Amino acid sequence: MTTFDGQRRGEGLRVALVCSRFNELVTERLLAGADDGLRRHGVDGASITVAWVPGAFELPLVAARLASSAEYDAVVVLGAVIRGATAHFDFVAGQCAAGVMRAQLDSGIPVVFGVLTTDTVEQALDRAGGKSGNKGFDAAAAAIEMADLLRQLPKPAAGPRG
Ligand code: INI
Repeated sequence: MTTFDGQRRGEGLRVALVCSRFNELVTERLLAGADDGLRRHGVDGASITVAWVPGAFELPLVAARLASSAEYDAVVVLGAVIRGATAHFDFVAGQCAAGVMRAQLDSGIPVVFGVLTTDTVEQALDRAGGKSGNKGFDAAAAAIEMADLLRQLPKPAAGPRG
């Protein structure tokens, strides 16, 4: 029996964090949590790149560019989409999630979803270093585990053009 099981070993990994400025009070805390999560799992600070975007809707484009550059082993997107009283929430959150999934499937490297989707700012702050932990830290840990798993898995077969 062969078992593949990614470990939280960050040594040697290059990771890009893409962070949304919208709701920056929350996202700067997610970013701090993600940075902490990477370093605590062995990622060298010099191997961490941060890119800022205006809002969660812009996260997939930048994540896709970085993921397809061959310069990173994983990308983590960080954002906070807060429902408030507008249907805008559903479009922004849904398209962000779909775009992030597309970025990782198209690139073949992990693009981890560290975007909070909450009803209130208070709920978001709870998950950004408050009483419910820090989703940025959790996303960083998931990125490391996935990057390590992909190091173990067989490489994709060459396409028809070799
Ligand atoms: N962007 C967010 O990251 N969070 C939100 O809660 C949000 N809301 O509620 O509108 C939001 N909107 C901006 C959006 O992400 C784009 O930046 C904007 O539509 C320009 O494309």
